[in-house]
Amino acid sequence: CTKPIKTVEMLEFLDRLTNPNPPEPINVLVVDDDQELAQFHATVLEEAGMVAKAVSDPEQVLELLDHFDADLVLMDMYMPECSGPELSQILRQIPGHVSLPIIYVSSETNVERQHQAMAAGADGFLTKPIEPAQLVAEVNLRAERMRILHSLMVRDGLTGLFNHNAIMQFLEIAVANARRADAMLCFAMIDVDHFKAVNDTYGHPTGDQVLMALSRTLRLRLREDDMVGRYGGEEFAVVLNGVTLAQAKDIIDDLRNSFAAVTFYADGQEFRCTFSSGVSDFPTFATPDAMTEAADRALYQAKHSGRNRVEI
Ligand code: GH3
Ligand code: MG
Ligand code: MG
Ligand code: MG
Repeated sequence: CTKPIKTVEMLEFLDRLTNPNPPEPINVLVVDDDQELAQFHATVLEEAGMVAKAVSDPEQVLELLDHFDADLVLMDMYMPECSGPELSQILRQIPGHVSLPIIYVSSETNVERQHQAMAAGADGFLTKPIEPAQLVAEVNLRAERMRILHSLMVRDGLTGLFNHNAIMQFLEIAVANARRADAMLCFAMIDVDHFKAVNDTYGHPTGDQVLMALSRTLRLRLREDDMVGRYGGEEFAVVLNGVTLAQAKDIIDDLRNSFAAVTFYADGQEFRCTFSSGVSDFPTFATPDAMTEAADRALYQAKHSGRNRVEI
């Protein structure tokens, strides 16, 4: 087996999560040196509504996973080119595949050898021959559970937006892509104005309502390839692909006006909220850290110039 050299992009994965409906079919990679069996298992899964690819040469697995966004791998244990455990170990060294579920499908019945193989980084063991219905049920169960885990890992619990880590990871990918494609990119930090006063006046649950309303405004009014996350507390971050700094400022200003127009009701009173924002651009700021710092500085300036405004 060859050592992995490619780092895996999370871009497609994150993109897929921005649009969780309708649910995408489960993608399964079936690896078995017995080509007929691999194809049979793939066909069984496809008939159950999944997308399955059969591979009989383990050497092809890494390359295939670059194009095929697998939710799960079904892997033979004994293959002449490279054993299942060897292949699992290699996959586990690649950042994007660290948590990819690997299930052995093998005729090995010795429990000790099964456990040894699992220790190489697999998540389950199914013994051959396996009933088609059982194969479908096992794959469904594990893939669904993994999707839920992934979503918990990248989503913010209150707003459903990307969490801090996910949006920062996305910024990193976006900067790398913009550099490669010589493209424009902007980053905006958004912070609710006098939010502490909202909590103090109307209570924490009402504060939460404001944060959810802001996240709805951001989600509804941004384009599909703009990524928005909750940076922390009452701060949000937006990655805007392919726009100039002036365009980004206009977009965030539009959002600012929309949000400022929302009326909230609490304790028989009406109130409104505003936010301030700072925007930075690539390539003026050429790294994710530099972009974040510049947006943060601009946000500070927006606060000190009176709030409810966007600075660049
Ligand atoms: P500024 O205009 O300068 O940004 O003032 P501010 O009051 O918005 O800023 P400050 O940092 O003083 O207060 C932020 C408040 O946000 C304090 C914190 O309790 C509150 N907060 C953070 N996370 C949450 C949350 O999830 N829900 C609610 N309701 N409040 C939160
Ligand atoms: Mg075999
Ligand atoms: Mg703040
Ligand atoms: Mg604030």
